[in-house]
Amino acid sequence: MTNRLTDTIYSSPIEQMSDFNFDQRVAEVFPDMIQRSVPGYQTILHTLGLLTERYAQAETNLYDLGCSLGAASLMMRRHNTQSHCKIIAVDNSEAMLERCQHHIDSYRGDTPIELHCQNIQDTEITNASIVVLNFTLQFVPPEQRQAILNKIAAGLKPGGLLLLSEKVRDNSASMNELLIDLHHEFKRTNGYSELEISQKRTALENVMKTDTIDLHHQRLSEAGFSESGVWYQSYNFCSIIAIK
Ligand code: GEK
Repeated sequence: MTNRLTDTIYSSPIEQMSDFNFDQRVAEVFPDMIQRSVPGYQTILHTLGLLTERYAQAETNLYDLGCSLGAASLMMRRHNTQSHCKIIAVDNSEAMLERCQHHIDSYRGDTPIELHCQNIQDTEITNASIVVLNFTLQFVPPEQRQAILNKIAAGLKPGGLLLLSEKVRDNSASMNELLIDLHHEFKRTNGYSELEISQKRTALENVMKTDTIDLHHQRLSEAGFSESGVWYQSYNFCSIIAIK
C-alpha cells in the first residue's frame, strides 16, 4: 500500500475515552496501524498466499471475513491458480469497505472479488475451500463465536481450510502479563508512545475479548474440524490452521 498515513489517533490525551471502532479515521491509517501493532502481520499474509496455492479448489468460494482493506483477499487472488473461484470479502465497517474497493480496483487479477457490508454473524458460507478470519473473531462477542465456526465448518468442502489469527490470552496469568509486556515493547519499538499504548488498550477493553489457544482448539473441534494447529505465534498473537 502506498502513501501510508501514520496512525496518531491516540497520540494526544483523550478525556472521554470511547470504545474503539472501525470508523473513517481508523480506516485512513489502518495499513500503518496494523503493521505497527500486530507482530507477524506480513508473515501471516505471506503464508496465506502459500496456503491458497495448496488449498484453493476449483469452482469454490474463498471467504475473507472481516476483510478491512482487503489485504487477505488480494493475497488469495494473487496466489489462486484454480479456475472459476470467487473471493467473498465481508466487513461491517462502511469506511473500511469503501477504501477496500479502491484498493482492490487498483490491482488486476483473474479471480473476482465481491464485497459485502454485513456482520460476519449473518454471512452465509457455502461451497468454500478457504475461509480467513485474520484478527476478526476477537471482535465478535464471545458467546457468538462458536456459531460462526460451526457455520464455517459446515460451509467448507472436505479438505477445506480455515485460517484463524487472533490475539490470545495465556492460561497462566504471569505468562500472560509477560507476553502483553513484550507486545507493548514491540509497539514502543515501532514508535508508539506510552500514552498511545495505554489509551489504545483502554479503548479496546470492551470490544476485544481474547480467548486462550486451548479454547480456540476446543471450539474448532466442536465445530467439526478434523484437526487444528498453531503454525505461528509471536508474543500474544497467534495464527491457527484448521482443516475440515
Ligand atoms: C486483514 N482481516 O488486514 N462483522 C464484520 N466485520 C467485523 C465484525 C463483524 N461482526 N467485527 C469486526 N469486523 C484484516 C484485518 S481487523 C483487525 C482485520 C484489527 C471488522 C472490522 O470492521 C475490521 O475491519 C476487522 O473486522 C478487524 O487481514 O484491526 O486488529
